[in-house]
Amino acid sequence: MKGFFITLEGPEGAGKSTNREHLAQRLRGRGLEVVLTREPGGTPLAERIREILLAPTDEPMSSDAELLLVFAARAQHLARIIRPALARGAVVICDRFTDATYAYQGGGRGLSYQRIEQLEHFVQGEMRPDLTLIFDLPVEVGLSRAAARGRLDRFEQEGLTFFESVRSAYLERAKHAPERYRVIDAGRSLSAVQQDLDGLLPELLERALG
Ligand code: T5A
Repeated sequence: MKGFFITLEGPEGAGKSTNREHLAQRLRGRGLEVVLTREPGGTPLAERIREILLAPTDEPMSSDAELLLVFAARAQHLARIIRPALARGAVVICDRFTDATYAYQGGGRGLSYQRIEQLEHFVQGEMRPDLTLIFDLPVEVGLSRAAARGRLDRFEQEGLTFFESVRSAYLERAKHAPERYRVIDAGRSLSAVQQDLDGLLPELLERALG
C-alpha cells in the first residue's frame, strides 16, 4: 500500500503550522495514520541543518551553500521519515518541501530552476508530493504575523521584494500544475481558512484511501 504525501506551502506567516494540526486531526478522525513533519528538519540531524539555515550570521551564506544545505536536510528527512512512512501507507503532512526551494532559492535568491530541478531529481528521483496546499496571502500580512512572534530568523530578515518574488514563484508553480496544487486564501480569518480545508477533505480522503 502506498501512502499519501501532502505538502503545505506559502510565504512567511501564512498559517501552515497552525493549519497542519487541523488537517491532521481531521484525517486521524477518519482512522488514518498521519505523520506530521516539517522542512527544513524532521529528523534530529536535519533539524541541526535547519538551525544553520535559520540562524542569522555575520558571515553571509552563499545562495549555493543554502541550496545544498536545504537538499542535504531533505535527503536525510526522506530516508529516515518520509519514505518509510509512505511505504507503510501513512498520510504524510509536511510543512514545506521542494516547492519552498523553488520559491525561496529560485524566486527569492534568483538561482536557476534548472539547477534546482537537477538536485530535486538527484535527491528525490521521481518522487513528488501527491497534493500541495499553498497558503497564499499578501506578503505584508504574513510578515506582520511572523514579526508579532518575536525575533526574526535569517529568512524573515529579507526585504519585501524578496518575499514578493517568493509569493509569485509559488503562484506560478500552482498555475502550471493545477491538478497537484490547491491555492487557499490565507489572508482571511482562521475559521474561514479551516472551512476551506474541511471542504477539501472529501477529495483528499478519496485520493488518500484510493
Ligand atoms: N526554506 C524552507 C527555504 O528557503 N527553502 C526550503 O526548501 C525550505 C523547506 C523556515 C524557513 O526556511 C525557508 C523558508 C522559511 O523562511 P518555516 O519554519 O516553515 O520555514 O518558516 P515560516 O514560514 O517562517 O513559518 P511560520 O511559522 O512563520 O509560518 P506559518 O507556519 O505559515 O504560520 P503559523 O501557523 O506559525 O502562523 C503565524 C502566526 O499567525 C497566526 C498564528 O497564530 C501565528 O501567530 N495566524 C493567523 N492569524 C490570523 N488569521 C489567520 N488566518 C492566521 N493563521 C495563522
